[in-house]
Amino acid sequence: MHVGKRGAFIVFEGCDRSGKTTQSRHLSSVLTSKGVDIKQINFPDRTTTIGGMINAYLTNTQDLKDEVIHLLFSANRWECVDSIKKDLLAGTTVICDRYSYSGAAYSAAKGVDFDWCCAPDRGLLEPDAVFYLKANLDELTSRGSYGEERYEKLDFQRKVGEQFDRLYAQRSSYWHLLDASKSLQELQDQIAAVADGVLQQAAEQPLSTIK
Ligand code: Z5A
Repeated sequence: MHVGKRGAFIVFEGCDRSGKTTQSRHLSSVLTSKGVDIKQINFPDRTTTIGGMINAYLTNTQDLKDEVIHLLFSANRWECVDSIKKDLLAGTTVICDRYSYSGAAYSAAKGVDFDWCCAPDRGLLEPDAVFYLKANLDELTSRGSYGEERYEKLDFQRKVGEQFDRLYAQRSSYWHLLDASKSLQELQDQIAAVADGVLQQAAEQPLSTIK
């Protein structure tokens, strides 16, 4: 039962096929089985009007200027901010598959100015923890259905990985670097070991925003 403590905001980030969806869903089910109230979300949220435009772009049915798609990805997060905040304050822990850092990493990897890329997300909720799944890209490209969407090209993913490393270097206090080439079980154990502490700490802290 909710007794006034807020939920934790936990984000999974990394290159394509690094295992974000698998691990975020697994953590959700582990915490649910322990009685934690959980909401699982992901970005892009392709169900909204803006999300529909993003989906058309990602599936190569619509071309957009790099800055335009970047702002749409950010707007897609802004349209969910109130509902995320409401859930957290009601004591629900929100587990999110990709967030702002994907926004900055993918657009900066195209050559868009890094600071410009970060600016539209300032003021969004800052996660309590980010699990950054990082692995050798040659290994990730051999995982299921790789290459179907716009960004799934090895050279581009390498640049995206460099941008994620840059973000990690700036935010290592709440980012947890994980070797995505480890087995599912090893990763699940590592994440679960960190998650309990994150929930306890978040319950004592006010929400903060991305600066
Ligand atoms: N994008 C952007 O540009 N700007 C933004 O602001 C945002 C996103 C939010 C779509 O995202 C695109 O949008 C994405 C970034 C860009 N780029 N592309 N393309 P998406 O989240 O919808 O992408 P996705 O295609 O759904 O997810 P993903 O990143 O490709 O996959 P994943 O979630 O990291 O991996 P997974 O689905 O958990 O696992 C992939 C496969 O690997 C699957 O067969 C698993 O069983 C297997 N797997 C997972 N972990 C392991 C381990 N440890 N060992 C072996 N095999 C494993």
